[in-house]
Amino acid sequence: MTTSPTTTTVDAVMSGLMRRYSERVPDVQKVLDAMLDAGVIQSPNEIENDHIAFRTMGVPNLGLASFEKIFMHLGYERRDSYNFVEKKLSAYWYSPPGVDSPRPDLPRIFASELRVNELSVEAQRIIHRYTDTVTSDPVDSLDLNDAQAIDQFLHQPLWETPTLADYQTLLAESEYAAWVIYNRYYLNHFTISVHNLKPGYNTIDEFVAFLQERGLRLNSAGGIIKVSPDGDLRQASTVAQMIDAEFADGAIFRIAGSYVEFAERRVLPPFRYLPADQLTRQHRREGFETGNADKIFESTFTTQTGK
Ligand code: OOG
Ligand code: NI
Repeated sequence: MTTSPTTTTVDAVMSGLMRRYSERVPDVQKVLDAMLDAGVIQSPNEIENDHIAFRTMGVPNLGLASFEKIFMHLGYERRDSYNFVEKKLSAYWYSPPGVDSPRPDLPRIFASELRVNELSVEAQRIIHRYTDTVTSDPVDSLDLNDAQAIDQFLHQPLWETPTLADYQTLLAESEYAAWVIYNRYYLNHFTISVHNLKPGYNTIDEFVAFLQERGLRLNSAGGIIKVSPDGDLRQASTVAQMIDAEFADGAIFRIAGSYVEFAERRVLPPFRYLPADQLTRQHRREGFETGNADKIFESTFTTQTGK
């Protein structure tokens, strides 16, 4: 079998993202160990990654218009848009290349952007103090066929480390702004496709009960399980783990890092007669849901992490 350069590149980018994320978020290993221990899986490779998520700052040269070019070059397609009025966020989801075949293993991407110009003058001034050093779109000068260059770009600081005072001022107005000013493009979460696990664990209710028995703390905003109005997209997530962050002035302060999500996508009504072994992604509920996502964002918010 021959693999196209793009396939190789996208795989390398994904594994770089997942490696750093697993190192930074101890809950990833905790969830995997619990699943191995209970015999839910024999190997972590069996897990389908439903989607991964990124956050961006909506300012000139950055934001989704810049960020999405990376994954669209790798074959991802932009799909539906979502608007979060109160949180001042816009988002899209992107479907992976060859979703039907040959690559059903690649995750969807959910990427969001803060509408910076809707914040207070003070918050805008703080954000621009950092982001204004980016005077041209950094993705335009990136070789998008070079997985290592992309990997480096996604894990490099795009602007100076914030001061603790600036971080805290942003935190008081927009938890999302504070998260991005410190964490930049760090992977925000990966998502276990619960529906592909073995019976007894393949509904969100069963899986959430399992996680709670094992002592994992879950995001309770709007209820532990978030359900789309059609009933077919059901999601839950851990509360983001706190990391000791070092600020520009040398101050160390515990801030929210990343989290883990769990999603059950139910089989769509026309396909419910199909035997389980014939079901693939295209038979299940696709996309995302504004009402669910709005609460999942809060996995990194003080209202959850400080409980
Ligand atoms: C993304 C929150 C939304 C989903 O699956 O709806 C989300 C974030 O926290 O950046 O992940
Ligand atoms: Ni998500």
